Amino acid sequence: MEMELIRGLWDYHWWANRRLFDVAAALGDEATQREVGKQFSFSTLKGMFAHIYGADWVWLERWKGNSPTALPGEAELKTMADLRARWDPFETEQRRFLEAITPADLPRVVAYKDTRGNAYTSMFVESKIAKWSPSEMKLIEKLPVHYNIGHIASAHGDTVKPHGHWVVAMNKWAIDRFADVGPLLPQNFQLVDVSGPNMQLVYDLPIPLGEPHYTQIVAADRIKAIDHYAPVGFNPVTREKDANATEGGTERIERRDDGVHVHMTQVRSHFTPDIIRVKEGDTVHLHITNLEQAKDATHGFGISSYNIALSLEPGEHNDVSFEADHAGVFPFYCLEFCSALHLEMAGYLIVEPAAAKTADAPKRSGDRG
Ligand SMILES: [Cu+2]
Repeated sequence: MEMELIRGLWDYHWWANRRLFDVAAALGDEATQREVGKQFSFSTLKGMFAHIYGADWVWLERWKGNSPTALPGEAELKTMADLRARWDPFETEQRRFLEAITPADLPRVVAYKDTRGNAYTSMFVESKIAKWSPSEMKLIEKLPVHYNIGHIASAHGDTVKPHGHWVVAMNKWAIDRFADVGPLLPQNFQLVDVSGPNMQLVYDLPIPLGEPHYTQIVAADRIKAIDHYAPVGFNPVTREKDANATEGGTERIERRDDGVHVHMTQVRSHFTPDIIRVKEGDTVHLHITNLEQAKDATHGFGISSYNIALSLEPGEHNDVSFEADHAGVFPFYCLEFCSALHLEMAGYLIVEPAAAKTADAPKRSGDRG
């Protein structure tokens, strides 16, 4: 009787799941992947079905004596069709398992660990990492690390989905461990592989910091780095094209009420314009656009005599204003080694002496003649 009831419930489970799945799948990918609201545990229809599949999967694994540490990721199930392709053979496996059980199997206790995994703590006085089971509230293992562990970080440890493979011990006072390079000794980050049954120390990373206070470990595939700013003339703060962005071919120097505006571009290996002529006392506004769209083609802009130094990423626009308060000829140059002709990437700021001052201004120290 019990077996009949259990099989009947499972037959209903398979029938109802498939019926709901077919109705949802018929709505199309756009509808099943549309966000329906964060008030639901899974905010898309596809996510909800992926979760139902995942729950069936994890329980079959547990019945078989396994304890998976994560459910199948929804990310790998891109569409309802992907999900169906995984679900059909799984359902066959599930049916086979349920058909094989006998009344004698029913009282068997299924032991499993949940997917939360273990906790890791740093032990300052002992200089060790301790591994704990939160579900059993017991210490599992200790791993000696270098003197003197303070903070600890785990991969994606501050997120709702910890990665669970790596832990980093941040050790202060790495005495006698690395070459003595001055009053500040290298601190030692130690990488620990926690993916297996025992913790394994795999790497030492000396770093020049006063005190390693905290860090985040992010899986490399989660980092979506920007290659360059687009469109050209991007303001990296507003993330929009800057009002002062200079187009190639429109470079110019304009005298306005508030000073001299220099609309400048830079590209390997030239500044346009490369001669800027102003008068002593002028306020100068530099509007510099890096025209590059090549990855990593960063340029700089420096006028050391005026204490100006900028770094401009490919496509970036930036502005700098200054008072041209001392006369002379001042080289400006690119601060990044950007190409074989990098050393040619230079120009001159010419600050003409104010007319009234040329005759009677007192000489500055350092002025010649
Ligand atoms: Cu350059």
